[in-house]
Amino acid sequence: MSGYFKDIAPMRFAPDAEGPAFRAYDPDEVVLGKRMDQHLRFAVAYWHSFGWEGGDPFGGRTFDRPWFPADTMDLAEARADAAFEFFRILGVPYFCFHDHDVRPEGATLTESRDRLNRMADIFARKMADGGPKLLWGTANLFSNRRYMAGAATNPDPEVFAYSAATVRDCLDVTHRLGGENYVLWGGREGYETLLNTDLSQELDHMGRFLSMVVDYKHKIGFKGTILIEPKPQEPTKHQYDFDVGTVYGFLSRHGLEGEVKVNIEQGHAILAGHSFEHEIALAQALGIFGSIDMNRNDYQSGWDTDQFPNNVPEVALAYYEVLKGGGFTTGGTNFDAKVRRQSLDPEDLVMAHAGAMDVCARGLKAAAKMLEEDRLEAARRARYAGWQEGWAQQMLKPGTTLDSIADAAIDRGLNPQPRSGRQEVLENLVNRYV
Ligand code: XUL
Ligand code: CO
Repeated sequence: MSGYFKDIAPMRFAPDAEGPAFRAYDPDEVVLGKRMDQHLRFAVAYWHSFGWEGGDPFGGRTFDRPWFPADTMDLAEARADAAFEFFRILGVPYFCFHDHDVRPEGATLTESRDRLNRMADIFARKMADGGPKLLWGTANLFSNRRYMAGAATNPDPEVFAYSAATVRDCLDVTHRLGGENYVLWGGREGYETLLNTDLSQELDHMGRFLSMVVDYKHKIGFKGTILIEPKPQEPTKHQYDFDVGTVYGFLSRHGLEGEVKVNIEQGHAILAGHSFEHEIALAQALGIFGSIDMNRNDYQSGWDTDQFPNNVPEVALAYYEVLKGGGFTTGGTNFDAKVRRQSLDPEDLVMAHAGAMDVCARGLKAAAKMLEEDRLEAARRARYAGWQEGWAQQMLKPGTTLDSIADAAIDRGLNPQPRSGRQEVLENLVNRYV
């Protein structure tokens, strides 16, 4: 036990309490026939809450945590103690980590792997002792300077091989800890300038790499889901996993659309010029929806600022799409979010997550009610009702040709009359729930 959070009592659902408490997140509450904690499947991101030191491009560390700089295994253990103490206070069911977050890198691949395994032993004990489960593991293939020109897409084959060794170790550890997913976020899989980049070759390499990751998953019997996390840019000028649509095209080109799904981050969706709900709805439509990173950007700065969610209407529309597609299976709600660099205290870390969990709970409940009362879906069905008619369905059947439809349209003297899309009416309807 680290004692870092010693003055903070475990969080409970107590909407009328004076002090810190969950106001809306009641894990036991049943929503649409399922407990709220099983709907939301919250996860804490190890890197932001226990790895990030509060630096920005203009200044270094602001956080004075006793485990910084965590460049020794002893400090890495102190960090793990604090993290698991924090998970217990929050009562979250899951956490997520990169190799880089939990152990200092070794001088060789073997030393790095041994250190990762030692930390995984510690995690396994803490998880068995009432700690959270692992929503996903991942490899950090972007911080070290060796990855500056990419990991699987690096022009240097040695980096490709080094990345393969690192992903193998991280997949092994994720499997051993019972992780429910494994994430690949290709932060440096892209380019700074096309002038020095063989885009076609890099995409081929990325496809081979992913195929080998999938093969390895099957070889070791890992039953979790492999997830790609799309992002259009930052840190690279252009990232290959730009958005959900781009990832789907890439997966189908390599025959992996039945093997790999997506982890969609709210802030990344916005950076790609989409809404969060658009990306979720598209992934559901394509059959590749997996999980979400529930953190927003600053809308003015346009950066990926990884802030905790605090906008209930936005969150409600996202969960509406999640629920409409049947909810999470192996996925969940990961807070890939960090407190602001002036939020120095242990309490800030707890309250940031607690507030975000409340926002998600309110969003989920609003989404569930919208779905249950069926008003939005009734309006949507009415809009497409014409397609229930026999002649309309016939148009889509194999054998029907453009010609035959065209001739029939002329014979029937068709002159379609536009109907209102009723957007404002529907927006008003949503506002009654959120
Ligand atoms: C970066 C990002 C990552 C991934 C995991 O923008 O979202 O933290 O979630 O590597
Ligand atoms: Co993320």
